[in-house]
Amino acid sequence: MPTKPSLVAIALLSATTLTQADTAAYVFGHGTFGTPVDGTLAAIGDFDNDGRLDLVGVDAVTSTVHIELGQVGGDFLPTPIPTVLDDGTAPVAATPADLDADGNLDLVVVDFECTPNADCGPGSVLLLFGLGDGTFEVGPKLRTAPVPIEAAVADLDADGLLDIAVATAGSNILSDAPGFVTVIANRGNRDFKGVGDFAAGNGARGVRAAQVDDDGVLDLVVPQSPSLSNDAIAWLPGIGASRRRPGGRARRRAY
Ligand SMILES: [Ca+2]
Ligand SMILES: [Ca+2]
Ligand SMILES: [Ca+2]
Ligand SMILES: [Ca+2]
Repeated sequence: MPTKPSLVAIALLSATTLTQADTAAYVFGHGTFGTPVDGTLAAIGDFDNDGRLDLVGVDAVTSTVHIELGQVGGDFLPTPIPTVLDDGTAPVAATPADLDADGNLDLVVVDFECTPNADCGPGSVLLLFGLGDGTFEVGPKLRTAPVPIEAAVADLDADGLLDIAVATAGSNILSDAPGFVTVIANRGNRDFKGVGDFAAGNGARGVRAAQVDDDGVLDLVVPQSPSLSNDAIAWLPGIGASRRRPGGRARRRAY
């Protein structure tokens, strides 16, 4: 006996010109996704330049980044495209941006290799340069302060090249060890160089580049974990990379 269409499917049919075959992908408002893979949804962007958004998944256990390519109608290709990283690389977050300005989206992958309650050494981010078809060329692994959490990409020194800021939680993710933002400058031709680690208060758990004080220079905003900090947020006023002193004390204020 044929299954009775749901009310949602009927509503969609009445509102659009979808055929019965199309509705399978739209019942309850969801598209059809590829074969499930372990990991976490980390980012969204168009990685094959077809005008449709694709999904980025990261799996720290298998050291893999997956791309689910978006298709017509909100569906995704049945099989996600894996990029397998070196053993020991533990991707936990990814930020999309065209770092080398070749027209293909790239990824800054946060590599978090520290267990809770352990005192951790420096962390890293790994650059993946997009080839425009959902695959990547593995680029350099760049040092950060301990326990990287999240990366932001913006032109912090206004030279026309996208730079990287990485929020780090400090040497122990569960302690009140001070966090930092590691700033990495883009020098062009896929050449990146660390500028320094800037104090970002206790419990740093992310970073955004934004214009906070209208001085024309991008600033960094760092949300903080309430359980580890008296402030809700740290503000690192941008003064231009060449004038920043690594380890210099950042101005902070609570919002
Ligand atoms: Ca796409
Ligand atoms: Ca690129
Ligand atoms: Ca720049
Ligand atoms: Ca500013």
